[in-house]
Amino acid sequence: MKATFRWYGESDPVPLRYIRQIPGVTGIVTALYDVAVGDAWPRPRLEQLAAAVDDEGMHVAVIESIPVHEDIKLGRATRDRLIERYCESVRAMGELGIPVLCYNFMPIFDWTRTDLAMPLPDGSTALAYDDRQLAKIDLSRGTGDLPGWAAAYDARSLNALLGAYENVNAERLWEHLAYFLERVVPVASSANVKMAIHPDDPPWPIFGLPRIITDAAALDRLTRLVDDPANGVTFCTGSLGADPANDLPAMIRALGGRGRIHFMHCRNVLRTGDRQFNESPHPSCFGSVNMLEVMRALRDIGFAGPMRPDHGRMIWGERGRPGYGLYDRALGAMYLQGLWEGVGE
Ligand SMILES: [Mn+2]
Repeated sequence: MKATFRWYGESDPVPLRYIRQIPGVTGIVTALYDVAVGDAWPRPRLEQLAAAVDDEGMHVAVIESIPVHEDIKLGRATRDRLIERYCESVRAMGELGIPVLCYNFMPIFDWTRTDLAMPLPDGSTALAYDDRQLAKIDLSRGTGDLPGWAAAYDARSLNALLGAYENVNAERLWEHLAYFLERVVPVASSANVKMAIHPDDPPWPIFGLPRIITDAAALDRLTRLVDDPANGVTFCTGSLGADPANDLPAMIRALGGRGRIHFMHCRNVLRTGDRQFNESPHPSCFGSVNMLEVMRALRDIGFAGPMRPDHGRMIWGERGRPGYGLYDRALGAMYLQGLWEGVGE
């Protein structure tokens, strides 16, 4: 595996020169954050981004992510033009030698939590989710009450979008995903870019919206929509690990055996009830994910791709983007490398 770390660009309070000081981290996971969803990424901008990372002695290992426009997920007539622009961005990645693209196919909401700073007994804070809390959030006033999404949608645009999804059930969403991949994967394949879908987080429907990338059967189905090595997965232990029915090592062996794991997100979650969890320190003993068994499975499939510690808690008084402080993610990066060395890679 190759140790990587997410960086939110020049506006990230964690600068590249700090990330460089985490032992072993050579790859950066990043994106262009100011291109409108649906627009093609200008190659010069991507080139500039890659150069900024190279200047700090690292390289862009993964683009996370190029967002998929809602019209594509909804199957609207505008999707063909939007998909063509998406392909343009993928081609630009390939020309710059950036090998992996992490994306997701979640309707309206990406990752969702009900608390961005839940206090843990040691005085740190972590992201947390509770389905019963989510049920109390009233979306008729927009996303103002949804942690992390406050500024995303006003009442009018959110209600229009929610209304549009009333005609899109899980099977329809699968059809729209297939339509997207049938057009993008061949382009990615010839550009030497690997598509790596991120599982839905949390891995169950929310607000009545379908969520389909949730378990072993779904990941298998995904890879067969377009049966090409360029059509693979970001295996996120935190997202998938929120559902106790997911046997993560078995899923890694099945998917990895077919060469479809292109990127690893390794973080731990502590399941505290039915559809209730909080993010925890990375080591196995603090959460519900056995990270050692995850690493053993990755060793067995000969995983050689990028891995990042995904989220971290807020510790040592750090302030910043929820889940994306420097300190706890750096601890996670070191723990993961220690496990990796220990399992004999
Ligand atoms: Mn993740």
